[in-house]
Amino acid sequence: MARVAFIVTTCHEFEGVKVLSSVLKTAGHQTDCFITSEERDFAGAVLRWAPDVIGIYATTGQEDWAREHVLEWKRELPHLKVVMGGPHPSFDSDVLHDAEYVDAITKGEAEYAMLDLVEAWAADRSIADIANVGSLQDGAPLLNPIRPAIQDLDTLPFPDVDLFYKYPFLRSKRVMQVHASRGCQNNCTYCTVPRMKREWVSGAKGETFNRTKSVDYLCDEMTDIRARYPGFRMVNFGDAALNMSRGWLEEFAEKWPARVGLPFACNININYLDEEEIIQLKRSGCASVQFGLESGNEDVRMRVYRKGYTDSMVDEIPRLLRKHRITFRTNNIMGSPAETLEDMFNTVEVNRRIKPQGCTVLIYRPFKSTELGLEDFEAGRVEESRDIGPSLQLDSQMRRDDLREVVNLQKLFNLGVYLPFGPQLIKLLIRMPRNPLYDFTLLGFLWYQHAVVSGYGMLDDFKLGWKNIGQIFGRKKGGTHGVRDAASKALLDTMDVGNEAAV
Ligand code: B12
Ligand code: SF4
Repeated sequence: MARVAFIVTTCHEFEGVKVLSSVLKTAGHQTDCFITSEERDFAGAVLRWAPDVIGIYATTGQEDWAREHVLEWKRELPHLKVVMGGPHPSFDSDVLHDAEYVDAITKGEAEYAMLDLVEAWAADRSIADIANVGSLQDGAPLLNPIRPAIQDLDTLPFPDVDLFYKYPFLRSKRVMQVHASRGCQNNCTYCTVPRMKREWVSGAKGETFNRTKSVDYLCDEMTDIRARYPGFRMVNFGDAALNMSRGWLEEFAEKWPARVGLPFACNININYLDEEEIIQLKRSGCASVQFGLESGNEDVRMRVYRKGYTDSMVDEIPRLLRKHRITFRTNNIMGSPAETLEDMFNTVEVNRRIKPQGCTVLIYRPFKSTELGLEDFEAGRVEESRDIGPSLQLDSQMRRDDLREVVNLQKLFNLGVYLPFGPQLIKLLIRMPRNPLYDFTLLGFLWYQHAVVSGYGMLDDFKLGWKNIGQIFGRKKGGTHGVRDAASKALLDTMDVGNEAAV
């Protein structure tokens, strides 16, 4: 039996960590999770729990935050092993060279890789041949092949929510985070998911990256959670799109209201949605959906971003959502090299036309792990020396003459969409120097829309934003130490901007 401690910096219930923990517990190991913002003495709490293994989840830019803690823990617990998993080590194994810090990494989905690793360490066996695992062998990185992705998600034990709901804030929110699927139908060029589809599978015949839990399994999972945590009033599905598997929503609409009955918010892919499915969403209790419009220009959306959303879908789906009384929010990208300022104003106009209840607006970031980002770096379109922090909402790293206007437009976008003479007004305002009033305008709209339209609750959303402020504004190392450092710079270089990342 081993004691495994997961550590994370964002105050959020991580689906991946929940499932890894339940697999380890099912095999007889002990697990716990420590969130920086929720612990008065984070380092001490981990040390007192005396883990044998530390598990770090890292998106790109989060790979270094735990280093100093780990070195301290290793001094006190000389047998301690550290494994890093999640998107960052899955695409970049450099951290393996920092042997003081990390003993192994995992690539892709890690349920059984982590189990094998923990058991090998507990038995003092070699880890050199464990699939999905990377380690330093005789001073050289060894990256093992991937095992097939788990095809039937119902074979997994229910996600271990206790790990996160031990924290009063997370268990007393209105909204519970749940996942019904893995993968996505689309292959947008600014997102990491297409690369996951290629690299997080073994290539075995018939293997697929897009998978959905059965509706019965999902309802059983909810019953299991609610028996212990009855206070939740709503569900937020973190999936790329709840309408991923054809026919799934039909069964969901039959069973979810009777067996669970909680209203929910979710992401949808509008290129795979028809009226019948919108009716099914409504019958299921869907209060609000979000989708990535990204650009008002069809050519940019279809050809450059490969989003798959035509203009007619962009007009028709909102009409149907309104008809069936489901609120919706759009995600929008400002400042990609594919767009002129005029194109971006077109995105404002398209939002005015389709009338979403909210708009999330991110500044385009050229991340190296995406097709588009890589192209930008290769074409020299990126001002690599400009350190603008890790946030997707602060500034642009692209080389362009109208940078100030682009960044101001992102801040004032919602005024353009919702005020009677909005576009005319913001055309004047974006010429002004950047100022905090514009930032507050953006934050105010975001808070209101997320809290009210998606049903998160004003106070919960405010508290959540406050806890994760270091993650949002990126001025703090790991969100806890108040140091702006190389880690936040690294995040800029390679972080990916999927619309779901902004949820
Ligand atoms: C839901 C979601 C969120 C949620 C929840 C966070 C999360 N990561 O779970 C929220 C809204 C909070 C969020 C925020 C952000 N996100 Co996000 N998010 C997603 C999304 C859509 C689904 C993740 C998920 O739950 N998948 C299902 C579970 C089962 O898979 P998984 O998390 O990958 O877990 C498996 C493996 O990674 C591994 N694993 C996971 N944890 C661990 C831990 C250890 C110790 C080990 C060994 C292995 C391991 O095993 C797990 C089980 O198989 C993904 C896209 C995607 N499809 O993956 C983006 C994604 C992960 N997010 C991304 C980004 C950039 C962010 C932000 C940095 C964005 C921002 N604005 O700042 C923040 C970072 C916050 C954070 N600390 O992670 C990027 C990461 C890209 C990269 N190269 O690093 C992704 C891939 C989207 C994209 N644009 O490409 N996100
Ligand atoms: S951006 Fe969203 S829709 Fe596009 S591939 Fe990524 S997860 Fe799928």
